[in-house]
Amino acid sequence: MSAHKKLDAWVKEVTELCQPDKVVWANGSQEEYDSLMQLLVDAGLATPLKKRPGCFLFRSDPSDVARVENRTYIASKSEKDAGPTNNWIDPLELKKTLTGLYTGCMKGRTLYVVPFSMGPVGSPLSKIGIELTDSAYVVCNLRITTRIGDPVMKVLGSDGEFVPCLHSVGKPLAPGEKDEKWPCAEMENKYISHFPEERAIWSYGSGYGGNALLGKKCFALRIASVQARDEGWMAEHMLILRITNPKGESYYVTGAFPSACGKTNLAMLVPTIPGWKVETVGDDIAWMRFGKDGRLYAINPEAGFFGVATGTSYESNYNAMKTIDAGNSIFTNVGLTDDGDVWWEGIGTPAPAHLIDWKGNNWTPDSKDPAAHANSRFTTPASQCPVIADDWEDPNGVPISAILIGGRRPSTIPLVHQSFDWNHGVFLGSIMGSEITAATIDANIGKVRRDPFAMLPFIGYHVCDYLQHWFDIGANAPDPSKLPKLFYVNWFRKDESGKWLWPGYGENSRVLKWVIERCSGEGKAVTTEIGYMPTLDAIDRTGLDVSDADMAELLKIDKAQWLNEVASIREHYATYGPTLPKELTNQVDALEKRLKG
Ligand code: O2Y
Ligand code: MN
Repeated sequence: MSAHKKLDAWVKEVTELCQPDKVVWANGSQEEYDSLMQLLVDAGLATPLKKRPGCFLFRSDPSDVARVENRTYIASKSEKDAGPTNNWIDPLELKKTLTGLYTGCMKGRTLYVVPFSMGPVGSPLSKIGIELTDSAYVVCNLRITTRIGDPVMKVLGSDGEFVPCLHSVGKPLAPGEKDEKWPCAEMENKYISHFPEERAIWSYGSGYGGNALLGKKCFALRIASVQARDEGWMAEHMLILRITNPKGESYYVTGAFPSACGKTNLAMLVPTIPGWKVETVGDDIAWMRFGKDGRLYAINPEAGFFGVATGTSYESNYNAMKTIDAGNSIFTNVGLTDDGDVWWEGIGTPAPAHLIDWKGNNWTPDSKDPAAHANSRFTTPASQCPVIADDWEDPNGVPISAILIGGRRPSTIPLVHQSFDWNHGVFLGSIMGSEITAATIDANIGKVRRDPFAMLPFIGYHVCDYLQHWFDIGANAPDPSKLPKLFYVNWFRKDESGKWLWPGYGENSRVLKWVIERCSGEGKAVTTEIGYMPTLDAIDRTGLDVSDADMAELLKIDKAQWLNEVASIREHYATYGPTLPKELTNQVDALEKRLKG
């Protein structure tokens, strides 16, 4: 029971529907976390890691290893409001199906009431959610990735607003029955459901990641994007970093990149150029709104990282490794070494002669399957990151100077170009994406999978309205001269023989340096058909083995390729239907004219 009547009524309603054995209100304390972990260890679902005190390993069910986009629904009242890029179901029909599934679904389990704050507790930019879940694993992960418990209840008071987030693993227990493995429902009964008008989330059947930690993709992106549209702010799939030049001047940059483009690595980058420093504010989500001074301010609504373990090493992301080395971390679906440590492909140490793989089987380097799942994860507190910015929890957010967008484009898109203005930047954001390079036979290989602002799976409403919202933000800026500048970056350009032209990782600091110089008015640029581009010598290559010829290739605009791009953009826009913002058509027309000019 709490002082909040509406919350109590909802908890009562869910308790009657789901019929848990007991209800526990999470206070967010360390003791509570420790006792939940002990419960999970005793149940055989978690393994304490001898080599990493305070850290635990979980193995999920092999059917429950990632976000499931085809089971993710936007149940707006009208199908039109979900648009062509979302799965839509009538909300009444979905609620009927889910009410059937939720009936008695928590029998034999505990229902945890988890108040959480997205953003620093009490910040004017933060929002509160309450997750009702029957998974102790979820409670422990939420304690790391968000701020939970009593401090949140204090801010909520007796009548504060919250987003109700209902979650069940969808596996009731018979009397006396215990979990023998990771509980979840079969695929056809998984539902990750969003009711945008009600600002409510109902998730059923999965205990994993974005399907179950409802503060992250479900709230902070899908529901928050709807709130942001209605309230005049932005909820974006973006990292936030702080970069400081040798003069000691700091700038804040956000970056939207599709999954698997190294967003976490960029957020924690170790610069290779002397005197420059990069610090982390967030690695996945940015909420942005105008401050009193007319600048756009961002907060990271999360408190921890839910990063991909596979491929993370001291070389690819030194600071992420140091963050997990500091303890207090949860590992999901990685290998367990015989001496009680974790191991995954790409960790940078030789494979041990024997370990237990993510499925719980004996594994040796001769095994045909990988030791860790490709989407294995670490959950770790942001506060432990050695390069966390000292103002990462500033309740007023940090002022953004530049917005990066990018994807994996082996051809056409240069290393970096800057938009002419805000609207041109929105156009660039609308066309960003990655080339399809799957090893399996795919008729779409070589085509571009466009992912506007990396938000395609996360926009809680119609993609056209979302892009119009970006234009509206620019049009309603209190002082347009203070809007962040937009840059399209592409670390993944290859030459004709298929060789990467840019070394990436820490060397990306050289591109960030040019971005910052453009913001301060120093960076050298030429005006081209596609935007402002660095001159051949504008990107600092001191000590870097990239030849003039390769730099020229990295910055080349191939008009034939760009005209193909124009045709592909038009084809893509056609899939968005008749409400495509007119400004996008104007922008693509203008690009074509400049290219043919
Ligand atoms: O597979 C999942 O459930 C996690 S997806 C994810 C996790 C952290 C950050 N970003 C993502 C994503 O899909 O963009
Ligand atoms: Mn993400």
